[in-house]
Amino acid sequence: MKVVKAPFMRRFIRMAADSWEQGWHERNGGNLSYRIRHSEIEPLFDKLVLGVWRPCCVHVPMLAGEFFAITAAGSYFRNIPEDPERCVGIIQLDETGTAYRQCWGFAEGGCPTSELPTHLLNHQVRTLASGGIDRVLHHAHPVDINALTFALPLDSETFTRRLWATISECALVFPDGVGVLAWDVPGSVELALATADLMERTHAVVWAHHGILCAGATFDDAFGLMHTIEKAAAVQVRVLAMGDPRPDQRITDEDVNRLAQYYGLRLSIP
Ligand code: 2HA
Ligand code: ZN
Repeated sequence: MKVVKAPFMRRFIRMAADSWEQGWHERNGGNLSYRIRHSEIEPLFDKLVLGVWRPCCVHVPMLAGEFFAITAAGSYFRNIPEDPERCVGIIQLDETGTAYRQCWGFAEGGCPTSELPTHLLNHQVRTLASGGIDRVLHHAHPVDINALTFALPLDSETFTRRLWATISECALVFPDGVGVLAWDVPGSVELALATADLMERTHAVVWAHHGILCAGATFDDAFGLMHTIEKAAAVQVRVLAMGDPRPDQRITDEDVNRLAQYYGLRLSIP
């Protein structure tokens, strides 16, 4: 089987196409990674070409030996469906979780996204927090969640409560809330560490004036989470643009608690 025909690669490529269609990935904005199951990579072993070990810049011992599909540095989501071998690649971590090697893709001298430290640290955190269930990490630049970081105080409680209060679905889709971080240098280890700290308690972290990172068990989960957050953010942006004429006319904290009780949700704010 060709690597691009493997079911996980087809889902990876479809998610990239859908995210591009949403307008979340101008130019080379955003990145996507997937922690590959052993049963998924094993049939592809004869297609892998193992490169030299390079430092990860972070220490992720819980991910030792794991394989990841990940977008290439500088690649455009727009081009992933027609050129996956250049825009995406597969890497493997060494047995200490400090180095990686390229195994497939990254054609024409490419390498993994500049956000590799963020992806690895947050995969480690989500793998531990979810008992191994979470496998997808997606970073994108949706317009309205970014716009809200100019309008609301930059704290997780304000964002979480405001989004839960916007659309009934929100508390069901992200009962563990949304983390929020002030602006920091994209791709820096500092931003990766601060994000990982929040990701222990949530599946979504907003980076002010930049974008959002979402985690999920499946491509559908990660895509659906970002889609839901961005839709609620878009509603809020319109409400604020109308001057928020009826600030008391919304889903209240009490309503959200009733919803949680009805559906047996455990709500938390990261
Ligand atoms: O990959 O979005 O945050 C480009 C970025 C960096
Ligand atoms: Zn970004």
